[in-house]
Amino acid sequence: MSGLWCVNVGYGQQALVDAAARQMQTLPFYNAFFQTATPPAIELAEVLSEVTPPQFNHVFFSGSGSEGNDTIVRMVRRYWDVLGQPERHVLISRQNAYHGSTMAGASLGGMSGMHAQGGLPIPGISHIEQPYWWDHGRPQGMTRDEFGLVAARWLEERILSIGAHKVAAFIGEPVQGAGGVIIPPSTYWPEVQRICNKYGVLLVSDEVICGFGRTGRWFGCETMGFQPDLITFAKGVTSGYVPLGGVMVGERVAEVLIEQGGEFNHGYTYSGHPVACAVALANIGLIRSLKLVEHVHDDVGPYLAEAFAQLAGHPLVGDAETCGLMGALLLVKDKAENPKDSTAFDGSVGIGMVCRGHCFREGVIMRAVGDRMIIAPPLVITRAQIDEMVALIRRCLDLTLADAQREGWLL
Ligand code: PXG
Repeated sequence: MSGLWCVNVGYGQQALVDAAARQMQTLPFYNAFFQTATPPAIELAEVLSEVTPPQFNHVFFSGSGSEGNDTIVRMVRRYWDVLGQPERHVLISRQNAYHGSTMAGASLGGMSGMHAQGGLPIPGISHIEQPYWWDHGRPQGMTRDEFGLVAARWLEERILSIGAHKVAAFIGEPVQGAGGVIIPPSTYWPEVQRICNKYGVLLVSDEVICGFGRTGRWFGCETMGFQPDLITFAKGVTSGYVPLGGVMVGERVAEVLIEQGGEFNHGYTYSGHPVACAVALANIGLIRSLKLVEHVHDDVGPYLAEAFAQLAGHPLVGDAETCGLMGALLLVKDKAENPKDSTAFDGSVGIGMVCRGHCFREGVIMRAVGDRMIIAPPLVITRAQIDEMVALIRRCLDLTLADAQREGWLL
């Protein structure tokens, strides 16, 4: 799992350790308020504008992805206020999305267990269904691509029911991570883009997991074919060696905020922390020098896809999907008798946790999200290591199948 979807350059990278030590000796802290900044923050802003899509030339630093998404909420509302449309404050997001744990982050997220604690969501957040073919498209007999268009149009329906003049932005993860590696059909995001353009709604890509090479391009929006106005990032920016997050602000928003908005009264003590920025610079330097994005795109990403396609033949696996170095196996029952219409396990079985138990005991860290078994290995993984990982996964699937047969869960 790369720690928690973040140790993308792997452990033991001395360049990152050295960068942190050097910066702590030089200038361990200075703030980013009152028109001040530090050299690592300035340099990192420049590098981020190079590696992100061309519309991004500004960055707002935070300490985490959650703070990044709180920044997004205030920033998009501020954008519409400055443009004289203060009623335009609703953000649309999706069920089963994960956008963090702060008040705004957890509200944008679509995790019902989080909403149930602490009086969430905050006002002005509206959730639509996630683009999960297995739950919504397959039961209706749709192809994945047909379903992608249907799922995107849920956004249009919601914009129309709220009133476009009240909708500030739509936010989504290019591929949902914590929700179980939900990879939308290729038709989904371009249609979402068309709908946002049609109604003038800002488009936000939460790249906290997908950013910095995870999907085989620098950012997930490039893999999925859309051009967001704002990007949230964290995790992979420093490979998790120290905390850092932020928001890439596209030209459309930056122009309004900077030229017409005056001061944006927002920021954190640790915004642009010099040590974190120095580590990020070393990390991005390593991603570039080791050509890790190309490594995922051309080599280990396709290799993992092939290996997962083989696992799809396993009697417990109803669906095997990857995107770059994110992968998911959906565990199903009665596939052998019913290959096209296999069904989910009874929820009380907790088949995912049974499989996860075997994985942890056998020495492979594979997560369970419901009945989806997920991985997100470091971008430095080699083909030989993928072989080793997949052999262990297959072994754990066999052990899980044996449990299921013994306990009668397949009936
Ligand atoms: N957006 C996305 C897409 C995330 O995955 C956040 C925002 C929040 O980032 P911070 O840095 O505030 O945690 C995340 C974080 C899980 C899990 O169970 C995933 C995250 C956090 C905790 C657990 O996979 N992702």
